[in-house]
Amino acid sequence: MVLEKGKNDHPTASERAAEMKPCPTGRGGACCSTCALGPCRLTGGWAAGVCGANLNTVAAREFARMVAAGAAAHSDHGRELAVILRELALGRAGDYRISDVDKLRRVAGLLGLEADGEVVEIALRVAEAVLSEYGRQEGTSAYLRRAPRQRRNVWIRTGITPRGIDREVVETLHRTVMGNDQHAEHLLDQALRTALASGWGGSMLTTDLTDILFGTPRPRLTFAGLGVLEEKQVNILVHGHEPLLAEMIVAAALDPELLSRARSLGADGINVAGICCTANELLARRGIPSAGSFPDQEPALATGTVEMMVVDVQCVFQSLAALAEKFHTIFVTTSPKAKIQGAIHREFHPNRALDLAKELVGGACDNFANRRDVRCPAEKRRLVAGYSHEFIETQTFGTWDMFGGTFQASLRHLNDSIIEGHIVGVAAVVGCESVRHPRGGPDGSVWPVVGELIRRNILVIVTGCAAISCGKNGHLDPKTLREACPDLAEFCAGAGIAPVLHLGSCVDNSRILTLLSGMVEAGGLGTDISDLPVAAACPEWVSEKALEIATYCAASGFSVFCGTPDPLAAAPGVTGIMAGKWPERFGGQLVFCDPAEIAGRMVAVIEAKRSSLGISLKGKPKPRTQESSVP
Ligand code: MSK
Repeated sequence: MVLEKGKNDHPTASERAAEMKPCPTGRGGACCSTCALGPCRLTGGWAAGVCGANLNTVAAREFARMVAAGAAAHSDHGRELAVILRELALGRAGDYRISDVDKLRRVAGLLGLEADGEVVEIALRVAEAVLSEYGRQEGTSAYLRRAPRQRRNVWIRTGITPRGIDREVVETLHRTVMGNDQHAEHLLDQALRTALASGWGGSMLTTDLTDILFGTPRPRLTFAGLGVLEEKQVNILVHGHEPLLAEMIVAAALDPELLSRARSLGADGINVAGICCTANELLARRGIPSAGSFPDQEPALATGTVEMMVVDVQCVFQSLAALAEKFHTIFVTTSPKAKIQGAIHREFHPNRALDLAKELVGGACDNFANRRDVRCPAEKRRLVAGYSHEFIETQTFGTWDMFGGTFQASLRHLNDSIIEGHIVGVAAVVGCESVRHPRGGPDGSVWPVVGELIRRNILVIVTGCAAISCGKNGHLDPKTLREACPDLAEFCAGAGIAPVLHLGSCVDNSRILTLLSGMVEAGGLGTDISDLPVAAACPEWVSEKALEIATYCAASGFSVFCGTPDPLAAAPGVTGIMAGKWPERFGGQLVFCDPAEIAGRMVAVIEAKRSSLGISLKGKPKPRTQESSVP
């Protein structure tokens, strides 16, 4: 649904994108604006800027800065959770509780800490250790020990082992100031190091701390699409990435007093729904429906059904403030790191989060009577969301062991399924949905990639807005998936999973790293992540965070194909390093290409890995699903 321009006098991002063409110089990485000698446009015969920096340096420098920004965003998100965990342990975090004590103990062990004793003591140890990880000046990031030994050796050999998260982000900013690091490959190495500090550090810690506080996800049936907004209920949309306040809003929406207040004002109830990755966090843990992904934030308000939109950090359009005014929506910012002009700012503090949540929910109820111009869309699709790597390991493939009598959780059965050819490989399709995607239609470029992969019996993991894209278009519904890939769906039904697994939010791409490490550990598919028949794609990247994710995936040993635009198009020397030298050094590559090519290139990579492992399926009969092994 798009806003009608004449009617509401406020175009959406899709409409603005259609009218505002991107700067062609900056888009391909040929613009340098790091100092006042420029901005230098390296076009029209100019091969270097005023300072002499050449195209490869300029493009690599900008790319490294984008990766650092993405790493900072993901990791700073985790810092907030660590602070809450510490405050909780000290009795200063109001209504927050530890939901997964087992995971807390496991994380303590992974950090090399004492995992026995009082829960609050362990929580304090974990929180303080995590916070000190951020500022680690020397040595290596503690969570790197979760990677296979071979992988860690690759990082040592190539000199990209990260230290603390803050240290790497700061060093990237230092290296990229005018007149400093001016060697494209050297700059890219720092981008890789910074991305690793997030993927195997800040992001992975964020995922773990979120699970500890709010529970480790397990699959849930819920809905996605603008139709989750209820015509007769008070609708509250939560948007952004950090679920700290959103979790409290979900709790407040169940408060009997607030429910009766809503009813006394003419509503049938209170409905909380999400947008972007706050939505993914709540989908995965609570089954709270998602109204949509990144491009849906404005159309959601344009339904006229949203009493309040509460945002935290990242991926929030400034245009929402003006749009909210056109309707009756109260638009509220809550993070000390993200104020938006025109919004009401109600700052989040952990020790009074539930009070703030109740105040906001009450305000939304009071606003119900102010609705005007309601156009409630009907579209919503059923979906299953909320797989965690723990669930995949212990509840699906792992449970097969119960039938074999070992009672041991393991990914060995997943590996065996791959070796036998029931599953051809594993693919991750991640990242954003863009209003500039080059393919028309509601499915954009995400589903064409996912659909083609599952048709070829490749198990697909989705996260972020790519996951919501699949969900709102019906592609996370087991019923429709059975039609899209009958063979794989039948096999997956036996294994207790879906052919397309919603693995969470942007930071939860770290779950992919954990899953792949578990597969290496389970044996049978080589000794490093780079041996696995695995590939990744980010068909509609928008945020710098998506580039950071793609970079840590490549550094972790697998190939990543990003859709257009290619931010390095003007610098073939840089793309040559990523597609030529990175595979030799790290076993992974980062390639920007037409989204229409992505699925085919991923399949080619997966088949090549199978050949290297001696398990090529070429010329072999299709394996039969073993009904006896189906639980
Ligand atoms: S929200 S970073 S548009 S995935 Fe995580 Fe979506 Fe991309 Fe934001």
